[in-house]
Amino acid sequence: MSLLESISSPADVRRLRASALPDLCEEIRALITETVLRNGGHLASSLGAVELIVALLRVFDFSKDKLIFDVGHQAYAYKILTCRRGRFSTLRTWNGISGYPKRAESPFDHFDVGHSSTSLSAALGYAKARDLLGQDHYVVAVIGDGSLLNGMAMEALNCAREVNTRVLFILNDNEMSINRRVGGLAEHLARLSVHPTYLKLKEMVKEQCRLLPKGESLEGVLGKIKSQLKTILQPSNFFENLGLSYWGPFDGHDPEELEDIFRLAKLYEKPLLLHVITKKGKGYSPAEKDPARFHGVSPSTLEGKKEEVSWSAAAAEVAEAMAESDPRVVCLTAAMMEGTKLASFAKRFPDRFFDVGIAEEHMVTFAAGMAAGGLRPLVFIYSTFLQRAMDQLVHDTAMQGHSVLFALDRAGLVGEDGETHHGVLDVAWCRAVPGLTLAAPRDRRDLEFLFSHAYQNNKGPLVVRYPRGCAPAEICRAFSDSPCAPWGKAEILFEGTEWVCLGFGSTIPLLLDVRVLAAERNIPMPTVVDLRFLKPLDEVLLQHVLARHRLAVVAEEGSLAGGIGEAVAELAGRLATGVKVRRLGVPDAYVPQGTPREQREYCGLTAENVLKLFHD
Ligand SMILES: Cc1ncc(C[n+]2csc(CCOP(=O)(O)OP(=O)(O)O)c2C)c(N)n1
Repeated sequence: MSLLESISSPADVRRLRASALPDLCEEIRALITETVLRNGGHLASSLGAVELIVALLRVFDFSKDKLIFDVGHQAYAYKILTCRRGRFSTLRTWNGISGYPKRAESPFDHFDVGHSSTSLSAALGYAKARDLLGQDHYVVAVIGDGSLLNGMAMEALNCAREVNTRVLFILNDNEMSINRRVGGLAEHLARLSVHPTYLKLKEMVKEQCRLLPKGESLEGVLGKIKSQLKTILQPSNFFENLGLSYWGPFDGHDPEELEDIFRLAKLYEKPLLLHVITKKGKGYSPAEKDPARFHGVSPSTLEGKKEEVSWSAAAAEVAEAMAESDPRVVCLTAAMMEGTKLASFAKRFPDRFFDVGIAEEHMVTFAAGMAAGGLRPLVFIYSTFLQRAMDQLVHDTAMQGHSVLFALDRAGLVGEDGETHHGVLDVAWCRAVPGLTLAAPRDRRDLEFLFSHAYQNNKGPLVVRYPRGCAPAEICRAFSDSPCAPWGKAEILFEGTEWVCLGFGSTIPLLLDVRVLAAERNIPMPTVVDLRFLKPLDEVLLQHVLARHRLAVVAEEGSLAGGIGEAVAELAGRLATGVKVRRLGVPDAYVPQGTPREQREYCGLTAENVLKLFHD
C-alpha cells in the first residue's frame, strides 16, 4: 500500500512522521500529474503548492478552521488529502470533482472560488464573523503573487488594519501569474525576497519557533525584533506600511520549516502576512521549464494534436493585421495573453501591447482613456472576467461614447472549468447598456469583418462575442469571396416554411443541424436567421420574418433571462402578428462542469429539442 493510500483524512496527515512527508508529497504530485494529463486542468500551480498544503493540514484543523484559496486552481493536493482521493480521477468531469474549491463538494471547502483575488476579503469576513459570534477558529487565506497584485486584493489589504483581528494571509510567491507577473509591486516582492533584513527577520522568527515565548506576548517579542532590525536598515515594506505584520520569505517546499512558522503564526493575534517562495510546476520538469504552458492544460494540446484554428487565435490574427495597417491600434489583456493567443501580437508590437496583470477594471478604463486620447484599443477579455469590469464598461466607456473594441472570448458555456467561468451573462448585461453595440460572428469571415470595420462603422464600445473552441472558416457563404452582410444587419441563411429559427454565433451550426434533421423526419424545413447584431437588433429584418411564420424559435448560448429570445418575444408582442416565440438558452441556474456538449444538453440546446418545438 502506498503512503497516500493509507491517508483517508487530514487526521492521517497529522499522524505521519515528518520524515515521511517528502515521500507523501511525491506521491501526491504523481497523482495530480497523471490525473491532469488525462482530464486537463491546472497543473503547474497545483504542483507548486503541495508542501504548503501538507503543512497547513498538519498545523490547522480545517474541519473547524477556515481555509480560503485564491482562484482555487492550486488546491488539488488539498482535495486529495481532504477525503476526496477516491474521486479525484473524476476531476473536472460531469458530476465529478470540481477543479476549484466548492462548498457543496466538501465540508473542508469554505468558500467557492474561480475568479482571482477574492480570498483576502472573504477571509476578513470570516474572521469578523468569528469575532462577533464569539467563536474561536483560525482563518487562513492562500493567495498567489499574481492575484495579490489585483485591485480587490489591495482593497482587502488596506482594510486589514481596520478589521484588526487574527487572520493569516499566506502569499504563495512563484514570481508568476500565468505569464510572468507584471508591475511595480511585483518588483517590490522580488526585492523583499532577497533583502538581507528580511532574510535576517526570517531567521529570528524561526528562532522564536524554537523558543516559543513564555510570559511575554508574541507580538511584543516580534515587535522588539523588528525595531532592532529597523534601526539597522529600515527597508520599506509595503505590507508593514499598510499596518500588516510581514514575516518571510520562507521556503515553500520545506514542510518542516512551514510547519514551524504556521505554529508560531497561530499565536499571533493580528493580521499577519507570511511570504512563502515556491516554484511553479515543482517536481514535473516540463512544467518547471515552461510553467505558462502547463498553467492550464487540456489533453488535446498535450497530445500535440494539431488544433483547428480557435476563435481566440482567429481574433488575435485579425488584431495583428489591423495593427499592421493602423498605428493607432493597441491590444490589452489582463494576464490572459496565453488564453487569448496574443503572444505573437506582443512580440511584433511590444509598444502597442499591454498586459496589465489581473486588473480587469483598470484595463477597461485604461482602454477608455486610450480611446479618448485618440488610440484604437482592442480589449481581449473572457466574458466571465468582464463581469469584474461592468461599471468601467458602463460609466467609463459607453456613457462617454468611447470607441473601444471588446474581443469577448469564451462567451457561452465553457466546459470543464464549470460554474465560475461560463460566459453567459454578457448578452443580458450588454443589452441594458445604452450606446453599446453587441455582435456575434458565426464564422471567421464575419469575425474579420466585424473587427476590421469596427472603427469606421461604430461609435462607442463594440463588443464582439465568440465562444471557446474552434472557429469555422466559413458557414453558408456561396463563394469564397462573397461579401459579409452589411454592418448592423441580420442575415437569412436559408428560407423555409412555417417556422423560423433564429440564432447567433455558436447556435448557428445547431440550427443548420435542425434543418437536416427536419428533412430526415419530413418536418418542414425552417427558415434560419443569423442575427449577427444583438444590440441594436435588426428590427426591419425581424419584422419581416416574424410576420411570415407561425412559429419562431430563438436559440442562444447565453442566459434566457434578459437574452435575445426575450427581445424577439417583446418585438413579436409589439407587432401582434400572432407568431408564437419559443426560447432555448441557459436557464436560471449555474450550469455544472462537464464537456460543452453535456452542458448544451443540460440547457436543452440540441437539434432534437429544437425540433420538438415544431409540434408544440
Ligand atoms: C478575475 C480573474 N481574472 C483572470 C483569471 C485567470 N487566471 C487564473 S489563475 C491566474 C494567474 C494567477 O496567478 P497567481 O495568483 O500568481 O497563481 P499561480 O498560478 O502563479 O500559482 C489567472 C490570470 C481569474 N481566475 N480571475
